[in-house]
Amino acid sequence: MIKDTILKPEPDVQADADPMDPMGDSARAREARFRKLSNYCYRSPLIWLTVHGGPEITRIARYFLGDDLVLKFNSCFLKPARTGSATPWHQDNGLWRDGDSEAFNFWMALDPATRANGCLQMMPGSHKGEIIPHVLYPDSIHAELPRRLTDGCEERVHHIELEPGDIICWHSSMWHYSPPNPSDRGRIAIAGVYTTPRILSANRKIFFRNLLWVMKNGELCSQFPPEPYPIGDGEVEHPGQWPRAEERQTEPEAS
Ligand SMILES: O=C(O)CCC(=O)C(=O)O
Repeated sequence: MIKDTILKPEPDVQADADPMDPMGDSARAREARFRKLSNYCYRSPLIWLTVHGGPEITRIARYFLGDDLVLKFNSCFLKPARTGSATPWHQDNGLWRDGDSEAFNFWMALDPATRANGCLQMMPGSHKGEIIPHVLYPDSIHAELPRRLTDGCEERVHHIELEPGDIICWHSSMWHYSPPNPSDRGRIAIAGVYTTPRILSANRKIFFRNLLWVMKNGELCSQFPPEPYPIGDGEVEHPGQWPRAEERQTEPEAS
């Protein structure tokens, strides 16, 4: 279904183009350039009812967050064969900039995710630290952790190899990354982040427009389309420009 969407001549999805865009407009070129489809669960009852609003994942989220769940973020991540580029090291809450370190994050493989096709990598223990201000480099795909903190960390990371249907859940301060995909097997995953009305009101800063009710008082909200979680017009702020990385961080180490 996801492939069907992106292969259309004019896919009407909110998508991030891959910087390794091979250009051109053939079906293959379109398949090769998508890396992320934001808010896809709105478009698909199947995905809403079986993934973000489904019983299995919400049962785990409920264990951590309680009986009222709001979906804060949802996306499909695509790492196409040969052209899929790296996702830089980041903390999800480093990108959100709303101070939230209680949210529950998950990522479910739809294709096998392997070292060969750029599975996620996690930095053990990194979730116990602070939220680190993220920065933009001239070649950043999006804001990222300062590279001086992650350069040379290959020995320490965990590679999250998953079979289709497996999920990984993580703390939103966890440092994670995925490398490019030079292999001939693409990988697609579905991801989401749950929060609660309590966390949202405690954080006061709301930078997300598409909040959706998932569970109220222990009952799944199973209608489709999903019910928006109401936020007032004036409540959504824009967090502002990303700081540029210090020039010296982009320069190679002096030998
Ligand atoms: O799928 C990927 O490679 C990146 C996913 C990710 O960074 C996330 O879900 O926060």
